[in-house]
Amino acid sequence: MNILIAEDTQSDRLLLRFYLEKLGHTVTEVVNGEELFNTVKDGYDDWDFLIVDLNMPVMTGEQAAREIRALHSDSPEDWIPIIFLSGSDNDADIERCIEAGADDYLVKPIQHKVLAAKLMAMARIVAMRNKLVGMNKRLEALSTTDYLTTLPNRRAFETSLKEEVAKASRYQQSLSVAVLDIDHFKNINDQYGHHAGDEILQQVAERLQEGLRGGDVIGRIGGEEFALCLPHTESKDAFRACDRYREVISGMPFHYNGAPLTVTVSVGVAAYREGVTQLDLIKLADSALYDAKRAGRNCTVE
Ligand code: GH3
Ligand code: MG
Ligand code: MG
Ligand code: MG
Ligand code: MG
Repeated sequence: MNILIAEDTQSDRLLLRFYLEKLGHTVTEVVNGEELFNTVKDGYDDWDFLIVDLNMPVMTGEQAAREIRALHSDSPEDWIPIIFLSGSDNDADIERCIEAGADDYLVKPIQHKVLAAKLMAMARIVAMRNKLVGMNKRLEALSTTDYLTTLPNRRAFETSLKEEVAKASRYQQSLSVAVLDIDHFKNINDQYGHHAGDEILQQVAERLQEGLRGGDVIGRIGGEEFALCLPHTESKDAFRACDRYREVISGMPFHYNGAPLTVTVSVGVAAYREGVTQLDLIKLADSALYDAKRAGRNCTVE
């Protein structure tokens, strides 16, 4: 582990380094609270552990711990264990340091076996934390990703769109939204089977993603329905961009089991205007899509 020690007494620093390196850790030293705070602030992710002396010049360990804890929210991934090491065994000092954000407090002289045991206990908690953070990330990805296509799902798309609507409103920027729906998709399932339908959905998603203009966001918002968010794009340009997305799908056949298979999409486009929500925009694009279907499909309507 990468351990940062803050200790103003040179003999204590040397002893600490000696013990920690013997345990296989990498050690960096600073000599007061201010240096400690600045070092942690400038490279927060560099450190697995902080071992901090209470009484140091310029800034005490307690003050430094307080400021370090104030740098980040109390979310688990931002937590760095802080162990205090102090000459004082005063109850009030222990209480204040823990309250300032310390996770443990050892009284000098340094007992190397106790130090090793405390590090082991803390490392177990860190391992548990890492596991939870990893699980949380996987859950987050699962809940925002469409399993079949790996595109953002409806929930994730609406979240992105909501952010873009807020930006468009705040900075008075243009924004457009489109809904793409595969034409007569039911026929593909009926003719070639559900598996073919799945395969085509994946290929359509791939093509759309490859053809994505920088800044545009795409999601799968329904069975054979995709949605596009086009930031900084006003209605006329959106129409052109979306018709190009349509052409990306309709212009070239797909392949299933080696046989060419033509797939077309209909597209409905809607432009942002003050006061509409992300859900309104999707509804507006949906109703334009309905018009595109009525106009004969394989076309773009705004
Ligand atoms: P339209 O041109 O009017 O859009 O006709 P359509 O057949 O595409 O529309 P409809 O809503 O009648 O049928 C959509 C079909 O998409 C029905 C449904 O079984 C199929 N579908 C939805 N999700 C999936 C999926 O994940 N995999 C497969 N294989 N089929 C799906
Ligand atoms: Mg000291
Ligand atoms: Mg000191
Ligand atoms: Mg359809
Ligand atoms: Mg549909």
